[in-house]
Amino acid sequence: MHTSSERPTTNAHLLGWVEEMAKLCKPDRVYWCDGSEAEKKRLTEEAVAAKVLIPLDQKKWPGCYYHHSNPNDVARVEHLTFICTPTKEDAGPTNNWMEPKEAYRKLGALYDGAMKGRTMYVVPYVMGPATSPFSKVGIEITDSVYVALNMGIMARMGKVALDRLGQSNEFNRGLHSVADCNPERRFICHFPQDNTIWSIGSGYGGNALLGKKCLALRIASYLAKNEGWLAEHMLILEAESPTGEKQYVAAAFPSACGKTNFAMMIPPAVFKGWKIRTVGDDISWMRVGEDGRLWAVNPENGYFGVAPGTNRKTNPNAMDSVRKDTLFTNVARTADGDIWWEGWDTEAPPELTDWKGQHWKKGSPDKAAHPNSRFTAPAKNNPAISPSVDDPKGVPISAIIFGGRRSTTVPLVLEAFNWTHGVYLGATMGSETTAAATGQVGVVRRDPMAMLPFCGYDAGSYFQHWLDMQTRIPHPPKVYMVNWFRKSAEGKFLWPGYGDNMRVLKWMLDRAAGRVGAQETLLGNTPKAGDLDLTGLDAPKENVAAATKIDLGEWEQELESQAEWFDKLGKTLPKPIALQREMLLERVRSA
Ligand code: SAT
Ligand code: MN
Repeated sequence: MHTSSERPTTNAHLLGWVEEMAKLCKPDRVYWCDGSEAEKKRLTEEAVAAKVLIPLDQKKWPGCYYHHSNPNDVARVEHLTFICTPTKEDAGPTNNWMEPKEAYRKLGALYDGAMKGRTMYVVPYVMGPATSPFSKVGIEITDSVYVALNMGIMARMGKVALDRLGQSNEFNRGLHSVADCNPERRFICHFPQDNTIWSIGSGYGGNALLGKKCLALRIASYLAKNEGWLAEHMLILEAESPTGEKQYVAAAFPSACGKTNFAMMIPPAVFKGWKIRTVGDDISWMRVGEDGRLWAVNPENGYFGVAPGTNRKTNPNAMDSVRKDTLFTNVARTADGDIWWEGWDTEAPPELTDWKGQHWKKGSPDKAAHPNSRFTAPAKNNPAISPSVDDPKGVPISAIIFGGRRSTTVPLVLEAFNWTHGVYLGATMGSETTAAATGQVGVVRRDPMAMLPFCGYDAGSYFQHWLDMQTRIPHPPKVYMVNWFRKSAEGKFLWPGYGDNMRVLKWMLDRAAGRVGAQETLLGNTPKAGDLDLTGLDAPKENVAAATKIDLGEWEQELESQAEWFDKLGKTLPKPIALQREMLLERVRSA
């Protein structure tokens, strides 16, 4: 173990900051993570001894451990997440705002002595491939060994980051303490101007693994605006055709709407010879390349995926990814070190220990696994990982896809007429809420580009930045809106989803390559009759018709309801976006 006298860096900026934070939090020990296998083994043993982790059956689940979170701490807390910019206007109407000095003072008082009796782990990490010019270095200070171990899976962690940092002062300063895990003293604060994150009172993923949503989205989106690139809540997928041509798409869906499943999809039998591989399942950093196309890297190195509903049928690649060296949080477990969740391949065993650690009997009305229970799995476990994941220049994006969870109105697929219309589609995206965030589940809310909880600055300015990107990208990707979640009047899903989404993806890939035409509708381009390959689809033709239908009555309502959203955005909403809505509404009304 490195003690404070045995520090693995001479970087004075870093040493000074760590010392200052230690003085504030007053831990018993300071430990610098090096990211080695030996260290991982040691920290895991410590976590097991402290009952933070419970070993699973190591024959069946080698290197896998179980973690129960505090039952009050199971999801992101948007109402306790703040953007701390000099003015409230900089944070915009969709973010909570705190004045930076006030935030440092308020949280500083909570951090004071918060690590007494504990170890302070210093976790250096790189988001993005180690040698990529896209990548960013962060240092997370945390008092949670669970967080340190998760960061070791989700990011390139340890020595690699200190080597990359050298003597530079350019790193994200992340301070995290679970403290007393009290929701009344829980705050997730971002200081974009200082490249700093202060998070206290939660040990849960998005609140505590600071490289992920806090740095790679909230802080990075702010940096991206200033530096002319895009930091987005998007998976990155590689599609290789039977002739060996590779195309890449980036797709934004809100949390718990199937990004991981889409990124790991297995195409149906009729798409013989097609290979779908994963570059990333959650976050995409995109810059304009020398060839004028948009190039993307995945800043992460692992998957923090939703467990319930994942099984060998819905996502075999995810099931293979979690087979070893994976941490499971808040799923259900058996007495003999096995696990289970709702939507597992087989029925629940007669008895389980539920996510709260309580005895659970089959047939109980309560869920055995929390709906937002998660796995943290190394990306390299994924049998369908793209060989380009570590490519420092990233992959060229041919299509950007926006998708929400909508029971009505939004058709299976719609292609934007042009970039501005595409930005408008992203900006007005709606989705029914899920268990990934604390709050009511199943209500439609606007979630622009799936970034509502993750954009680190004013939403109107963010849309302007998207519009401005057009002039920077000589060869922009095509833009799509999709909806896998439309329901019948009886409340049944109309489209089977999962692997069958390949049918829609194939059309988008063909469009992006100019291989197929489209039908123009009032709202965007759609597949012509027969252009979606439905061979072997296990769904009635009427359902497909209903899933792809554009109902102008529903759209009139939808477009009208967008006015409320635009009012909320206020005066920074770009004119071209407001005009898109007005034009569409006029067209729909006069049709
Ligand atoms: O908890 S996370 O924010 O990391 C996952 C998600 O909600 O997308
Ligand atoms: Mn996400």
